[in-house]
Amino acid sequence: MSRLVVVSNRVPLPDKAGNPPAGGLAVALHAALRERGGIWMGWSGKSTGEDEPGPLSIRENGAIQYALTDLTDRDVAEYYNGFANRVLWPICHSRIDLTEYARREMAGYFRVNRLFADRLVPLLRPDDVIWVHDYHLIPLAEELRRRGVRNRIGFFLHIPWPPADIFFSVPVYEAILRGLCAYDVVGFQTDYDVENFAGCLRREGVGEPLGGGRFRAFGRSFVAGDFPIGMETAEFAAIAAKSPDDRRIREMARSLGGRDLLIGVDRLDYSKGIPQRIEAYERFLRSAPEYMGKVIYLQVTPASRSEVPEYASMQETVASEAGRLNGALGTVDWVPMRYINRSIRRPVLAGLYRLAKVGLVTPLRDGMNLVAKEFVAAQDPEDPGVLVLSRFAGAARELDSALLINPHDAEGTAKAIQRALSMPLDERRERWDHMMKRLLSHDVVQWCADFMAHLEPPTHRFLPEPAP
Ligand code: ADQ
Repeated sequence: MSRLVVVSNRVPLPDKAGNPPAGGLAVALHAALRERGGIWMGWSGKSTGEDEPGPLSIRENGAIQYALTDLTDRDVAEYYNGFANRVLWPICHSRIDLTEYARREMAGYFRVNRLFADRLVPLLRPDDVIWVHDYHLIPLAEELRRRGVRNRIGFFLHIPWPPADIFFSVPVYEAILRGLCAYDVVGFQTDYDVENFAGCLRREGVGEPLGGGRFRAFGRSFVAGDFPIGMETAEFAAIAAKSPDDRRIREMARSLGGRDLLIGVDRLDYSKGIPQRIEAYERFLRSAPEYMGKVIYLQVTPASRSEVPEYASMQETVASEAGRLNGALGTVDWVPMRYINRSIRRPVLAGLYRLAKVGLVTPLRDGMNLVAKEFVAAQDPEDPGVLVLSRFAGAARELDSALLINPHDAEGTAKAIQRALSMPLDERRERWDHMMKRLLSHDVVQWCADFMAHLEPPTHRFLPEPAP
């Protein structure tokens, strides 16, 4: 089996005992790396504070090497906070209005990708397979090819791929598109993303599908397809099942005082539709006042990317909306919404999901949205809660037994909240069974194996069984 080399912007480092951080993707990729041996390379998250990026620092953990590089302040500003998070992220989430193009930042993005390629090449062996993750590193394969790398290289995009008209608004869109086509396997979250990608090739006249998931573009042929990411379903369900014994969950349950809990869990990001969700919840309460004092909506939202101005203003918007709602509808002994800005450890998160009657996952656009999957996996099979899910989350392609909503339609979302709270047990069980089956059969280990099966060199895949 060939070694695996994973490259991503940040690297989820293990704890002192060598265990990877909690969370499906980190666990699944660590398992694949441990099995095959390999390298996980990325940015250390630190800046050198000087004009030059730092040398590669290597940490060993059994069969896995972590290769980390410090960047310069300028790299972080241009590559990460600049082009990746102020151009590619909003564009891929169809928010042209929030993009900030600056030539300097675009140049910084390509410069850091060249740096990653320079650093990676000396570590590679000829039969390594390389798996690059996400929008920060789209040009990496092309840079590696320029340096003579002939290995199989795959790419997985965790966020959506936009329609051609939106994508073409990026001034350097052609370089980005060509960069994607330098991989051997390009994975997207959903079939809609693959269609959008194919539409970009067609509209630009640079490529076409050859059938069976193969494409030809810019003089190369490669595979592009949907590989919807999964989670560690069975493990998460088992943790959630134990959560009623957890003191923190018992305290939380007590604090509800018999009221029904609705839960939202999202990084603070404009793509997640949090202000629209608060508006829909308020409409629900105003249109069904019998629920006043009987429900509590908990929104758990750690701050993210606070150096990017749009995120700082988002922080203010959500906090002021939550305050306004509580001021307008709260009473001396009840607030309609609890809003907290912190990360919660996975066992507690699993317990909170299980305690909730309704999961509110209402992004305006989302590659997949693992919170939707986690909410379902954490439910009590005998008395499951109901998932209210945006049809613009990739997860809606698989979780079609959720109550699917349009987050731009506050009234429709308000009605769905009411329907979720009053749904009979039989219907809840039926919907949940359907979704849980899907999550168990398509978990993150399966996702990883599926992608690797496409990425593995064909000669390895079709090697005859050795004679006994
Ligand atoms: P994200 O945009 O970060 O990921 P998401 O899929 O929802 O979005 O994943 C968030 C993860 O962070 C979940 O596992 C969730 O439990 C965790 N999380 C969120 N808030 C938390 C909190 N307060 N405390 C603890 N944990 C918290 C990107 C894409 C998604 C895609 C993923 C994976 O934007 O669409 O699903 O990658 O491919």
